[in-house]
Amino acid sequence: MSAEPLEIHLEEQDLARGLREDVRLGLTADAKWLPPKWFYDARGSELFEGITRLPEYYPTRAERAVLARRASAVAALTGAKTLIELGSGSSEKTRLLLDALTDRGGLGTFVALDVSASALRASTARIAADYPGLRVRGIVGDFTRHLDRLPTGGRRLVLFLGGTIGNLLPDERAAFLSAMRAALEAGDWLLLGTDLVKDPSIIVPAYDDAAGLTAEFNRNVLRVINRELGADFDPAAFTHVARWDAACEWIEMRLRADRPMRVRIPGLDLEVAFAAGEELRTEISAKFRPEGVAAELDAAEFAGRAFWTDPDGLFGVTLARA
Ligand code: AVJ
Repeated sequence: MSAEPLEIHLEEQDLARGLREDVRLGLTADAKWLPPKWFYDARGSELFEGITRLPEYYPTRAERAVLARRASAVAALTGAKTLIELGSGSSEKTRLLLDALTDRGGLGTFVALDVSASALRASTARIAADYPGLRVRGIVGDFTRHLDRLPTGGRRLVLFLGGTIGNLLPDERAAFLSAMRAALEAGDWLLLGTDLVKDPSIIVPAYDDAAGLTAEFNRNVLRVINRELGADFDPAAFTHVARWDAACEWIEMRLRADRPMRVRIPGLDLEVAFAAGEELRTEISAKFRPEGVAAELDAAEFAGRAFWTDPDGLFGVTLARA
């Protein structure tokens, strides 16, 4: 079967408006910040794919190790008829679940939800080609806003992998998990990937690699703003910073202005000043403790769970029941 036409819940103009709002809010704040979702244009998505193959970036390999070992248990426990992936990206790890669920029999539909129509079109086409007989749907949407648009019925398993939940601040995370639980019915399941707290000497290099790929990924948000809003950021004048916050247990990516700058953003009719050394926060990536994940899922009224890690204890995957 070929993939069905994409279902669009997020139009180009919604995306453009969202970018304008975020950039105005974040760059006029006292402590400047931008949300990480704007990294991922075509170039940013490619840079991220490169990051997942870096020797220093352990989360992708560690999560894959968990899924390779546990996919058949997930299939047996859930008996899912519909597999839904949030923020599908390249959907590579998804195949481990698709294989296990098709082997078991009973899987009828795969649904991917992503903000990027182009990424979605490519990933759903590949999956439709490789899993004949599977109904494949792509939904263009934002996982913080469109969970109520997910298809209903059948026993559903939702994948939220990669540790992307760590990009949300604690209160946003609580809101997300409650909305997720509300979108599910009793007997549906959530498979949640969370990077775990560990020595910063392992975490920091994963976000500040020797080859400089993460630095380019970080600066890419400035290129996106230049292109979409006609801004004149000089990305080369910003230094990549990755800093572990021990109190919050998250790593932050920042861009530090190497010199004083005035940046014009015609699309917002805005001019923004940077002092020399001023930092712009572009991402938080929270790391979790197993008991913290459990407490957050309990607070969101999930009913029960299984928790697995890779052999090195780097990354956690939780199967939670609605
Ligand atoms: C895709 C959000 C899981 O936080 O590790 C990789 C993004 N940022 N290197 C992460 C990212 C810098 C990644 N997530």
